[in-house]
Amino acid sequence: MNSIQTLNRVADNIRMLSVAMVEKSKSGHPGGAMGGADFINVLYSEFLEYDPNNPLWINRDRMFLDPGHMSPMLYSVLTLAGKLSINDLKEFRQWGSVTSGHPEVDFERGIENTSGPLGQGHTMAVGAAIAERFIAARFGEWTAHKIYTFISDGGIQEEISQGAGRIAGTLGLSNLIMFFDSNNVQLSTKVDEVSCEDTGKKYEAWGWKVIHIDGNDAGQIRQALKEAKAETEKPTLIIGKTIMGKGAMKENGESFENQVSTHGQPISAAGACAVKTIENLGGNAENPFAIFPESAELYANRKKELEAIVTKKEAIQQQWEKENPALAKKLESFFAKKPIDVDFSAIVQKKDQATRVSSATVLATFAHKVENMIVSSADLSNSDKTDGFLNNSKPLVKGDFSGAFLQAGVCELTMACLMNGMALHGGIIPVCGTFFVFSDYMKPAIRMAALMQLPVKYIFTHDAFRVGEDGPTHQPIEQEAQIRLLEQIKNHSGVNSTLVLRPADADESTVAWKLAYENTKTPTVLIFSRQNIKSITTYETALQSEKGAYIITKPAGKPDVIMVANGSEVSTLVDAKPLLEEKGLKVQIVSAPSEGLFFDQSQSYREEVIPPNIPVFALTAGIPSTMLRLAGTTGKIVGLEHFGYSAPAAVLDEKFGFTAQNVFEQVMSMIKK
Ligand SMILES: Cc1ncc(C[n+]2csc(CCOP(=O)(O)OP(=O)(O)O)c2C)c(N)n1
Repeated sequence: MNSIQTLNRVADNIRMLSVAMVEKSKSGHPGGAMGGADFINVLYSEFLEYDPNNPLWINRDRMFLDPGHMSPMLYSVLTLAGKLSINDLKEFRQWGSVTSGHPEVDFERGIENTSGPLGQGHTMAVGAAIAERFIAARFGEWTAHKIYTFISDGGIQEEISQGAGRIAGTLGLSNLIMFFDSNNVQLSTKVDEVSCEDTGKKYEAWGWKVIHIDGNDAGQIRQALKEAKAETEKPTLIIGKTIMGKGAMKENGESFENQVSTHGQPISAAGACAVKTIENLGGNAENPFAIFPESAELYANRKKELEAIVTKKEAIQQQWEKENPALAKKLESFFAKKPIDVDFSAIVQKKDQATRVSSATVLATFAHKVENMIVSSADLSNSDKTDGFLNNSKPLVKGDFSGAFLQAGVCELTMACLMNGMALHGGIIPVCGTFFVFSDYMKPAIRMAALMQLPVKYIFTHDAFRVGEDGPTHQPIEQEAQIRLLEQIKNHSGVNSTLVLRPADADESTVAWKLAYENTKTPTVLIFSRQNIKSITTYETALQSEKGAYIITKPAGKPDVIMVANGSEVSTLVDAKPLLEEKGLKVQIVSAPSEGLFFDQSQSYREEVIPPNIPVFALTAGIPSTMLRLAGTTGKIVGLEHFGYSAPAAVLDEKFGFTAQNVFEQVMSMIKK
């Protein structure tokens, strides 16, 4: 067993490296990293099980960081573990480095999640813990592993922790072990100035096992981790009281620990002395990026232990594969880059129905065919029609993860974040649904999915003011424009960070789902209607959706007007067409389910669909700017410039002008000008 003296010495090394990184880059957060170093060192040198030679080993334990600002702590321990170099530490926060200010997911280097927005990291861990149990339920306990997560005061205070804590407790996720770095310091205040809660009691009330320790005591940390690993019923919270800026010292040799000012700036800028601090930590200020011999030895020994652990586990796996060849193949398919084939052309849609119902038809197929899909709803499954999946599966419950539906309760942000954790864990295709207007609650997690390039699928129904009687609180107006901004942002791979699809009818919905399912590189947002929509496409014609926008009706000869829309508004344009034709106008109608995909097409294709120098009329149930990129600044866009009103949907259609007659009048007045 490693001596406490060695563990303390190595933790000091992590503190020293953290100080050095922030001093060199002249920016960053050293204080928290210094306090959390003891836990992270015990975890990585004695508990976390991973394959030092295969970062993608599916049965590895995962460590999800919540406070991304504590990145120096993570980068330092990963350097000791051989995943990063001293040079990487020296490049902290610099252009092109792998050590960005807040960590970005990088499995090869042992970074399991992107962190920065407080609260999301540990919620992703809960998602990963669900994924782990889902897989163990199907393939056996030999796949079992632990999900560790590190949270700080900020994450505890974020509202999302309520959802994460409730769900982890309710599901009895005993594979989840969370360390709370409780240092009573946050960015601008001490914690007790803003909170008087008893955090331990709160988690106990949610069904967690709670252990209180001195978080800077390696022996207590080791003991708590042992107890947590042995727990079989509940997730464990280890509340470790730690000291912000542990080891920090002033020029005159006085302690500079426990200062709010060391939270977010170099310790020298905060008033401590970097040289004295490094000496106090047992280092040499001439070489603050040194790895102590004790650290090198500790982690070299751990590497050997890990290799032995992995060899043993792989032997078990090989035996299992021999005895269960069919299951082994299935497990491989769960983690494959490409999902199993689904024949979308065989899905029969009833015509003229609400696209949320068409979505449910596709989900029913998934429930039967795609065994690694988890679908979730924030308590709206019968409205957002994720029940198409649920009715052919069953909910995940404590002790029984043989189902595939997660009843998340009312917690949209938590739910979206859980999906990110499942995707990061791997082996799962995560899907979640709610009303479109509540995508607002989910945006921070969708943004993280986009940044991390996670193929989460979102089902957003009740896509327009046509929710009618529910009124403005439930009427999405600016949500489509907002979510489509993510189509315009390129991710680190240089492609649209998100795919957004709002299909026009039943068959276009099948095709939208096909595109979503086959999109393994980015998140996909699917926007469906509450109300019935007249069918205007077939599966074959709708396949053109893969180009983002396509011609629904093409006149003979040069069109007089191009009419473009997506979702239910396309059929309103189709209804207006005969009225315009009566006046001798040649009309081209375009369905544009994905603006992002459309702008990826060649200019010649785009100009075939929306030719230049022909008047463009666009209709949207959202704010007019939803259509701005398609209609251009010279086009005419009819949309909504207010939050909506309560009334039956048909009345709102009349009042707001979403009728064939109004489209006809608007186009005529545009042409006359
Ligand atoms: C959602 C979110 N809000 C605000 C911030 C800005 N922020 C970064 S760290 C921090 C204080 C967190 O304090 P704590 O979690 O206790 O970390 P420590 O002071 O121990 O390093 C804040 C408000 C953030 N990163 N994420």
